[in-house]
Amino acid sequence: MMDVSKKLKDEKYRTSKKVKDLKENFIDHLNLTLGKDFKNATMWDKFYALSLVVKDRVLERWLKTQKKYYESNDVKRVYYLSIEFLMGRLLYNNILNLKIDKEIKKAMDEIGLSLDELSEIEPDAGLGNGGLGRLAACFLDSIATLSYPGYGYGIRYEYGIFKQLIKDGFQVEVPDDWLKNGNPWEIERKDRAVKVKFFGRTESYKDKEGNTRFRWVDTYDVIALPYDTPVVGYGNDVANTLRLWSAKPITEFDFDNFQKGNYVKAVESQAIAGAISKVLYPNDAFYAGRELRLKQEYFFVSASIQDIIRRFKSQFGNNFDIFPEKNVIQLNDTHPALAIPELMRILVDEEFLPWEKAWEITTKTFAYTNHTVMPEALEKWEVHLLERLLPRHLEIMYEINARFLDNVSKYYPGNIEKIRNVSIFEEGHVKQARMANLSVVGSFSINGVSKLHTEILKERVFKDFYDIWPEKFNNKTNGITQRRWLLQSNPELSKLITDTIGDEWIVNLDHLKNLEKYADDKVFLNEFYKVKQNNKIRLSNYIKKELNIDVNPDSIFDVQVKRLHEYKRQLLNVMHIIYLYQTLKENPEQDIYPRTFIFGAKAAPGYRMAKLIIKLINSVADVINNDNEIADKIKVVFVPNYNVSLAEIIIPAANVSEQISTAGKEASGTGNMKFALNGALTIGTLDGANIEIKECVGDENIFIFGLTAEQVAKLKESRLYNPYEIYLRNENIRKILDAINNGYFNKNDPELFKDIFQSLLFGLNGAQADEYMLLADFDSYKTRHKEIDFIYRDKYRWNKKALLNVARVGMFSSDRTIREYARDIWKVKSI
Ligand code: HBZ
Ligand code: IMP
Repeated sequence: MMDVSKKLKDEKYRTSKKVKDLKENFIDHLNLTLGKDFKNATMWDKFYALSLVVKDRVLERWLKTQKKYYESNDVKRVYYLSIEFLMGRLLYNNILNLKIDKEIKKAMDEIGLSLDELSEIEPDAGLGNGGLGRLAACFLDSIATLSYPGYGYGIRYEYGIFKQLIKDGFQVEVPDDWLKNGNPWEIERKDRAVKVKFFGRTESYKDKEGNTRFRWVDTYDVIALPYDTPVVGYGNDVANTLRLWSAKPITEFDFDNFQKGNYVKAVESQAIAGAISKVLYPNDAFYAGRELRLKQEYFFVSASIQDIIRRFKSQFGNNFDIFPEKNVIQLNDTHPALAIPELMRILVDEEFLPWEKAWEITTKTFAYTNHTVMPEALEKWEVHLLERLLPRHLEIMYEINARFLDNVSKYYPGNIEKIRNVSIFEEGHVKQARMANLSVVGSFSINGVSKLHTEILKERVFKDFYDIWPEKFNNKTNGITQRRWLLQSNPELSKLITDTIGDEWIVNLDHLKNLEKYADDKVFLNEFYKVKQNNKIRLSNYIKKELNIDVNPDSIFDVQVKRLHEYKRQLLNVMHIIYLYQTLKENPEQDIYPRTFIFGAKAAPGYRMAKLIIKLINSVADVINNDNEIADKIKVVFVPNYNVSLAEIIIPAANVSEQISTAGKEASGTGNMKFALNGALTIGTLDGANIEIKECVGDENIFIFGLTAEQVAKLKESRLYNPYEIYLRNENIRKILDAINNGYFNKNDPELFKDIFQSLLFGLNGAQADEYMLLADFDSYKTRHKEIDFIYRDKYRWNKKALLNVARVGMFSSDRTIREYARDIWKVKSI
């Protein structure tokens, strides 16, 4: 046996050798790749050079991993198609997953640089709106960490989600030019570029055997150029691929138009091509039906399917019978649903498979995840638009629909209502194709993202499909990766946990259960409390530096960060703040535990009411923060430009997590999980994954309020809900709404918020009065907040609850979610 001191010496030697290599490699990249000497290098150069140091180590693993996938003939690959990937920063994340953080820190230290400062130079990869895009990013992390052969496919937007400025309290959008200085992580792959066709027409012809075949001709073509970003698994030498497509004009190939002398038309068409991958659509729960969006969807779907088929053929030739054994394609919502007719088109028109065979392959390959039940978010494309842009796909969709409806009518003869509901096409003033129905018909699996959401899909949204195919439906409750949302974002809590129970939780979050033992250990709870305080100080410093607002780290940090949407009910939160303020104004001696209300939220640029609510939050903040009578008791802070990197600072600092959507509207939520994992207590409705969080943490460790989804549905149906009556009856509510309406918070434009008042009491633009039932839930919300105020005063009682949240939310790891997808849907094995 080696003696201990020799072993230590050895390890020390290896570490110092590693550190030395890292330093040399860093200087080499700075000098030889970027052509800068240390003295003249900017912070960007240094960030870039360090990223290349890390990338070298990533690419080694990536080449090995990809080779392995090709060399083993029994791998089944999983393809995650998503129009959004909200990755955030990659430098520190990759360093952690490679487990070289200590060495890199040391190397940078010795050079006189701070890893933290370098990490903050990196712009967020903000190629997503919110939950759906961030879920895709968490899934990639878990797929790689669990060693599944997985690929993400999406669009390399030149502009991600807009940067939000707040000017005079209003949201202003600025383009997010995230690629302007280059992107160290991506690798351009000219060798994998493909052509994507648009427009044109279809024609039939006879093949040599005399069969009638179809082809798509006279098309306008665009080049799809892929950029690969390696996705590093945690501590396992796996690196998977995120492949994002960029649209390029075909000029180099398009001599036709030039030769015909149509110079202007040829140049014009270049601009059209480039536009496809120019910008992310910033709507998160609203379907707008724009032609460019449809082009984006087909563009990345066609390129991805071609790539998948190319890879399959390089390994298995034309043996398409085994295609579903070797590939599974998960559709992240309906945005990639055109993959279904696209695979059919290639199999039938280009590979000459019989329709029935092609359909069998297709329906054994696709699985569909639904993320919303909001009717205004469901994608429906006008048939006219499809006919012009994708004529062959429309024909294929008609054929799919005809065969499907034929079958349905055999099982449900004469049931016209059923046929109308399940049809892919909706007849009416303008005929439309329902992408959700196409996705259900073309997939072998349909899943919701929380237990409640899946039940609502089965009982309401897809009821008629559930009657036909009950076995296709399943639930996969969302999850988040603890590597980013604890290890990376909350280093102090991570250290406390690891020092206490070991580090197994990093790859097996259920291990947090072992923390329960410490729930009554005052010494431990004190450490736990100190970590939270430090995180609150970190956030306070950010708020002071960026917004010049002083917040008290001893106050309760009560946080609502998420996209701004009426169903998420930021307005209910504001109403409660106004209530507290009015109570204090009436009685300044009132004993209220100091609270800081923190908001972060982007509104879709075209969503008027959402933008008005942002202005209201800022106006209320102005009045309250500048009122000397109460300023030390409540503060309101709107943190501009909420994004992944800000979430990493804000969430670890929260005491209270606001998850207050109208029950039945939030499919799952994932922010709720991040807060609980970081020791915040949830105040929330019985909606989405809140219900499952409550089951895990226990009723006494969460503050639940409001109507249930069933009660909401019943009340809506009864038409008995009368917010105006509540307003008349409830003095608190009346005072709050009157203050909003009469310009109290905006004295120089007192009319500004009257639409909020109108919308709550009478309904606006044909919507129901108080569509999201804020007034129905206000009293129970207020009561729960009062309890929070009371319990927080008892430090140990509060921290015990907070710790039990951390200890009991292990199941919300995306590792658990991905294991379930792999086992139940994908049938893929770890390599
Ligand atoms: O997906 C969200 C759900 O609202 C949330 O409850 C769930 O936790 C999360 C992950 O499953 N949905 C979105 O984030 N949706 C979008 O961002 C979106 C983007 C473009 C659209 C429609 C929706 O056209
Ligand atoms: P793709 O998955 O075909 O796009 O290729 C990704 C990477 O996998 C390539 O850059 C190679 O490193 C590796 N690769 C591609 N084809 C093969 C093969 O046939 N054998 C081994 N490795 C391959």
